[in-house]
This record gives sequence, structure tokens and C-alpha cells, in this order.
Amino acid sequence: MDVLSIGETMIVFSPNEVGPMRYARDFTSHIAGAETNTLIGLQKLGISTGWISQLGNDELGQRILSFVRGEGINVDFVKLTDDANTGIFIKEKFRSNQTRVHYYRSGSAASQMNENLINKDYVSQFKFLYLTGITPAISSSSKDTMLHLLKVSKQLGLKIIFDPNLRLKLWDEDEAKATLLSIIKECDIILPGISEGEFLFGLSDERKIAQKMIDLGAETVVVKLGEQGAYYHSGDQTGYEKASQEVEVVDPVGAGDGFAAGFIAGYIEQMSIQDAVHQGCDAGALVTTVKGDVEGLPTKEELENLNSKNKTDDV
Ligand code: KDG
Repeated sequence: MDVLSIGETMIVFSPNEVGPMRYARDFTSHIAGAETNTLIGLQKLGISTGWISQLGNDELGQRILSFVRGEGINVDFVKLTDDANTGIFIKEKFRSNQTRVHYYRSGSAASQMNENLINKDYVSQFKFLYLTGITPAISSSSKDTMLHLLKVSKQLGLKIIFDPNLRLKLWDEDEAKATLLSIIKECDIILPGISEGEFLFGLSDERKIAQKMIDLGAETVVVKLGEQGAYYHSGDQTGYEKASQEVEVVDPVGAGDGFAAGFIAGYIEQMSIQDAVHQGCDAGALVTTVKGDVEGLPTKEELENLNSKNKTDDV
């Protein structure tokens, strides 16, 4: 198999109307979790994946497990526990241009993951480990479990890919900075957002942020610049790439995870770094055109057809 990841996936509830949530009556629910968002995107692009996690043995946990399994991700090491609930969060569209996230995940099943979930034989079946900075933020046992998996994966020769995915609602700034920097030193490929570079190094120039991470030992760094695309630095290659076309944004959440899926799939298929970054930009842009984190993730065919804009099937 190609890419393994570990992390928490939740059910997200979104009020159907804009405005403070205290007035909301109707909600829509979706599956959301940065790591499974990326794994689902990879599966859609023909890359095989596996996910390590813990869910509550409850209705929401069963829904997440069937959904993730249904997308083709290997879930042999996803445990259902009776001791804790599946985490949830609410995505409130407070104003039409302002989204607020409210987490109800403290003490969740995933936050109680421990090292017993990590099976060396299973890990050895993969070539890449994909991690995000959310997993170490949710609890100390989850952090220890992820760091143990990182160590085992390095011993087994997996390539490590990391998206810092800073979530300051989940941990304090000093701990976040120290932990993320210590993880970055162990990684081969790093996919930060520009604001994460600012947080970690106090730098706002994407070229300097990438150079800092290269100096810390990374082989490839791609700094995501939102609608402006991304800047990459890999060996002696540097440059900027943008999505093939501008899109109408319906829901921006999940764009970074879609970018990771497009880029990693291109990297695994040995595209040039420039083409892989371009594919990441296209995948990230497409995610934002559909409500939900994963529903807009493109297939290979959709990415290939992207240039034939506004295509309508013959009816
Ligand atoms: O990247 C999107 C994620 O932020 C979202 O799916 C929820 O994983 C999530 C988190 O922990 O914030």
C-alpha cells in the first residue's frame, strides 16, 4: 500500500442558514477530519491508503467507519471503543463571509488513542506516512501515539509527509510551536500554509519559510498561498504554481487537505515537482466548489478534464 495516516475524524454539523447558531434549527451533517480528507482524495486519484484511529462504538463512529471504508481506505487498525464517544464539531456560518468552528471533541475516542494501535507489520506495508499537526494537538496520549508511529515508520524506511495544520483552539502556542518544530525536523516533505510559516518562524516570505524547513532537513517544501497557488522548493528547483482556473468558492474548508492529496498523488506517480504542485492546486480549488470537506475531491478524470470548462453532458 502507498500512504498511511493517523488522526481523528468527526461528524461536523452545519446550520443550514447563515447567522448565530443559537437561532439555527436545521443542520446538515458531514464526515470531516484532515487526515481522512487527504486519504479519500488520494483514493480518488488511484493511490492506496490506510488509516489508524479510534472511534466511539456509537452510531456516529459506525457512520464514519462505513464511510471511510466505503471510499476504499484500509481500516484494519481503526478501533471502536466503548469507553469514549466519537468527536463532533459544528461549523457555524456566523456571517456570510465568517465561519466559526466549535469543537466538542475533548475526551473523544480518538483523543484516547495509545501505542497499542501501532502494529509494526501493518506499518511496514506502506511507503509513505502522512501526518498533520492536529493529531498531537488533541491530547497527550494521541501525541505520544503519533510520535511512536513516526519513529516506527522512520525505522522501517517510510517517507514522512507533514502538514502542520495549526489549530490553536486545541493547544497553547508554546507547546504547538515546540512540538511542530520537533516533528518538522523528522520529515521529508512538508506542506505548510503561509500563516503556519509565520507562526513557526515569524517570517511572511514563502521563500524564506521553505528555506528554513529545508535547513531543518526537509527534502521538499510546498508553501500553500490560498488563491495565489503555492510556492515549492525541492532540491535545486523552486517556483510558483497556480490552479488551472478560478473557481466559485462554496465552502473553503478542506482545500489544504485536497491540495495535499493532489500533490502527494502526483509525487507518488513521479510527476515533476512543478506538475505535482499544479495538481495539488487544482485538487484544492475543486474541493472548495462543493459543500463539505470531501465531497468535492476530484477523480483523476476530473483533473484531466479540468481545462474543458463548464462541460455539460449531452441530454
Ligand atoms: O482541514 C479540515 C479540517 O480542519 C476539518 O475537517 C476538521 O480535522 C479537522 C480539525 O481537526 O479541525
